[in-house]
Amino acid sequence: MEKTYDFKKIERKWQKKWREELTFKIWEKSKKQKFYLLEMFPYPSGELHMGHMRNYAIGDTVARFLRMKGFNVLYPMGYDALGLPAENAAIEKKIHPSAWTNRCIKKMKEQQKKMGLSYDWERLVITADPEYYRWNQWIFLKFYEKGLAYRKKAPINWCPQCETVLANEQVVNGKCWRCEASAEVRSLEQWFFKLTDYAEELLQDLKKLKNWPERVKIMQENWIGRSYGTLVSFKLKGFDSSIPVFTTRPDTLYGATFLTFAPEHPTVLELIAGTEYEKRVREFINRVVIEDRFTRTGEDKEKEGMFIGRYAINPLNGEEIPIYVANFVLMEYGTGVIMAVPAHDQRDFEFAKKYNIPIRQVIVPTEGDLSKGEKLRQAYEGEGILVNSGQFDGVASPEASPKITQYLTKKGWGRKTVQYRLRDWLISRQRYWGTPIPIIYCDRCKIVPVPEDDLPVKLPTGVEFTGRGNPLAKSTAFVKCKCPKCGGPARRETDTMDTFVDSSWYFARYCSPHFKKLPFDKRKVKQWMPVDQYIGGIEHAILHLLYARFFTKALRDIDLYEIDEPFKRLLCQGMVIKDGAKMSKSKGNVVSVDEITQKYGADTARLFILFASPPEKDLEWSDEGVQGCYRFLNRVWSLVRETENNRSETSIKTFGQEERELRRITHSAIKKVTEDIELSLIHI
Ligand code: ANZ
Ligand code: ZN
Repeated sequence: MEKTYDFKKIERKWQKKWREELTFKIWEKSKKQKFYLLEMFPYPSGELHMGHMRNYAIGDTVARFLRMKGFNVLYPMGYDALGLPAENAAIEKKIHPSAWTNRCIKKMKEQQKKMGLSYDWERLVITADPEYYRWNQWIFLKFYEKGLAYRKKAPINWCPQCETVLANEQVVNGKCWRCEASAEVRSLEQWFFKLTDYAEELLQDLKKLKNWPERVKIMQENWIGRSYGTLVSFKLKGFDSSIPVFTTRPDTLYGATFLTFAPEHPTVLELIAGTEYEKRVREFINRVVIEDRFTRTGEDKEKEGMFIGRYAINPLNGEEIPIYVANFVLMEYGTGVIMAVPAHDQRDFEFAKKYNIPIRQVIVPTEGDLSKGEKLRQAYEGEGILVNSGQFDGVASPEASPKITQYLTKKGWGRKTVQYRLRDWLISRQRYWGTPIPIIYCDRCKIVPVPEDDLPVKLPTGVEFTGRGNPLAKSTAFVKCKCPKCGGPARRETDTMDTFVDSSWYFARYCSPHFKKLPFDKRKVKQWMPVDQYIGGIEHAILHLLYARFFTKALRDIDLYEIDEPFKRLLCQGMVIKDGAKMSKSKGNVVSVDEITQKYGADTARLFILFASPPEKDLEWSDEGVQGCYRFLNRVWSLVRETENNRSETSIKTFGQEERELRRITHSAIKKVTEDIELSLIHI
């Protein structure tokens, strides 16, 4: 044995041995029990950062542990290679996104190999490979056939900096999740996936995910946002039509003193057409709609609105109530119209005060000043007894809701309903470096799907990256095509797919990464899926993890899967912190992975990561901690070396007292480590 702990030599030796002996290749015929272990694949941004390193150090430990426990472990790696940063690099550095991406992948793969991670590299999946994204296109066509992919004009979130549409999930506090520019609202023809078809199942199946962190499930539940309520139909005075409103408080119906439309509601324009209100209301609408909708509906945002000169009729008491437009009513929730009850809803209360609209109390609490007839100083949102409510006077408010709903239903004026906050998934991106949406537009045949045999629709090469608009739209070679139906001249769709499409099923591709007939081999998927343990950052609690669940259900419904949920267990590792802040380039507190592995070796780095903090907690980086781990490994090395010559080859029967003691300590250490890993990492 060497005198000193020469980690370079040691790590090189073992990495070579693993490579040559295909130590980590997966033998599918194995009779051992399967275990599918997966880390969220990285975006090839240039270099591994400590967050990656932590993710993989945890994963690799579990992989090696499970192999020792006798499992057949599928532990693959890949790259989420399409997306905006590569295109931005292309603009800045004048290099094609594909060249830039390949360069990044090469570098990161090298770093991962130096870390000694035990992936089966033969299963590598790269989403920018046309042999991968062709299956995004194939899936899109299946979704289109089933009505799960559709096109419509929609107000969308637009990032003026990235010049692209953002999904709701990609707008954080009114800002682009990537560049933090303020998002704007625009109206464009867009492609959507019908996420909402699965809202209820996505919600219900959260209960099956026993080994997911509670907070992730709560975030998804809130995002889906189910609420039970009633649709109430109000007649429009002077028109033949009526308008439905969504309310969770039908018990307050007698207290509705006005109706409020979202400014972008199309009916508003019909109602004001040709009236003296038209000009003023139009001006108001234009002003509010341009204002981004995130500040518009913020709690502290001034409630603003305008009477539109029309009246609606309350079905219960025949009362005529004025109609307003207001900034706090959202077009995309419920029906985009609300019955406003100022006495019992604080927003409506503030609005009514401001515009001098009557406030009529219809619920009184059973205790306190209000019960003695005190005047309302703010909305009373609690429970109580109904007053001013005709035949429902005296009924307790919780019972009044179903009663009034029943009555409305009987009369044909309303019905019970359920609403979800979840919206359909807007997948169109006006960008180059994504999967082209396989659709052709023909003047005669309208929307024509690209025939399956013509897949993949590949990204064209000779395009220019100027940073303005969509490069694909400027490539005539790409846009101009023949209509597959009538053979006439036609145009190709130039939108590409959100890259979250790519990551919604990549885990299934690892089961048969070279399969040519379908996105994946059903038999292999049956063998390996679901992922038994998924490891990744909490920042994906909604976006990626919800989309992947949706895809699994939708692909199940086109008979590709037999499972309902893709990830059995989920571990969300904490962040890596330095000097009190998340390690990030912008904060300038980054510790380079290369530097650490060169100075101390991969084993020291991995040991530090595992030792410094439990996996779900944040990890505070400490140079002394790293040095401490390094000294520890040195001590282990010396200890083994010093006792090297004392080791006897005899059997346990001839062990002396000291050897017995050593053997005992070794085994209790193995037991302890086993239990710790099982408890803190995999919960098996
Ligand atoms: C009348 C009412 C009276 C309401 C009352 C509340 C209290 P959740 O629980 O989040 O589903 N609402 C409905 N559609 C809306 C929209 N597009 N934009 C803004 N607000 C909208 O909220 C449901 C309640 O939010 C509904 O019940 C409606 O106001 C409002 F004392 O109707 B309520
Ligand atoms: Zn045609």
